[in-house]
Amino acid sequence: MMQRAYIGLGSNLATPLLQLRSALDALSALPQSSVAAHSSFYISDPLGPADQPRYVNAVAALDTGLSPLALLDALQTIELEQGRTRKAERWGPRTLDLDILLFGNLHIDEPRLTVPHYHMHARAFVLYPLAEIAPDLRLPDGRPISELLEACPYVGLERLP
Ligand code: ROI
Repeated sequence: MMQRAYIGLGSNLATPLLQLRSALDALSALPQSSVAAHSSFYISDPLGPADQPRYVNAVAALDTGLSPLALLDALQTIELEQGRTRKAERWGPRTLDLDILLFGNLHIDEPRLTVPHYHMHARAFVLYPLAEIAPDLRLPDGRPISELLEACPYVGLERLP
């Protein structure tokens, strides 16, 4: 069965725009999957330690026949192929982050994977790109994305043309 997943993309190292473009190509090339849409790219102030470069963020809509954990494996492979290393510093800079924000209407609570993604409801750099491609979206609990946006000011974000 095909499901619509939403993937958050983020980078603040090694030419972030190129990282995101290359990640979108890699997403399109996943088995049993196609990128149905992606948002604009947004420059965003770092959440976490402020002594790191600003991020580029985007969200992609991926139609996939992969299971959630197979998709997670595939995303982690793409992160590693694009030079991601796990650093000691929590919330430190990264070459590429690919997060499963939503997977159909599923609630997933497993050691490796929590969906909806923990912090998505409070992060402008996730919600505004997501709303750009899915303005009528509801979270699995029924909350419309418009309600989340109202509680999350458009601050520290700049949409690239
Ligand atoms: N901050 C921004 N602006 N964008 C991100 O994608 C991002 N990712 C992270 C942390 C370090 C929490 N901060 C971020 O993982």
